[in-house]
Amino acid sequence: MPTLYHSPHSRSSRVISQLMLMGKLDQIKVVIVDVVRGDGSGRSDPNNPHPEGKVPFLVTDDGETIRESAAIMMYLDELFGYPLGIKPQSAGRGAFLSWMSYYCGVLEPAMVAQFAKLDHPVLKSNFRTMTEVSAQIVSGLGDNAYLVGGKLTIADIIMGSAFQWAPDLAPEAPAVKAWLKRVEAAQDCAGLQAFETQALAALTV
Ligand SMILES: N[C@@H](CCC(=O)N[C@@H](CS)C(=O)NCC(=O)O)C(=O)O
Repeated sequence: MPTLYHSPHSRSSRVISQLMLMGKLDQIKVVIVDVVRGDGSGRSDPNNPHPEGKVPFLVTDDGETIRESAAIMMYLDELFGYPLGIKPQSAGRGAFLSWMSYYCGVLEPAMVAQFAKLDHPVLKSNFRTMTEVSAQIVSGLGDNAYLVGGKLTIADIIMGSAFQWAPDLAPEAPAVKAWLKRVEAAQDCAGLQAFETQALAALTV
């Protein structure tokens, strides 16, 4: 059974949400670990094998390790037959891969730069800013319900998770707001909350 290292209310929460949506949470061993939080609380957990003490982190049945949310989410989707992804050779695969990479290659750096109030031409020339990110989401969505046409994928979950975490940075466009509502409604938020409450309790004993 693959092992997922998870810390409640963190970037690994979206992996838990994905597993819940796929109905596969019981097929993954979830190890709850602590992490150093943005406010300095928490600690680097010796039980977490991630080379930098971060979450999420996945150890496969073959003992391979996978870091980075996008890679872990795509691996799990593939493992369970692509229920929330787009299979290779299928229509939309290019957009799917693009959004998964755009999340970690552009959205996260742009969002972190905005949080840190960093305004530097090198950051802009490499990653652009949240203004351009918003415009890309608007044009990528077009009239579609989800980022890759009519199907909810993990691209929606990972991209949407950024704005669940930082709603103030969510694009103002009505189409994007409606998309975020759809993505949130599609997930089992109550189930995730219950899971996180238990995970937090496990961490504090
Ligand atoms: N790009 C990575 C970021 C992982 C990450 O920074 N996770 C945070 C939790 S939200 C963490 O583990 N922080 C602990 C630390 O920085 O030591 C991903 O998406 O997986």
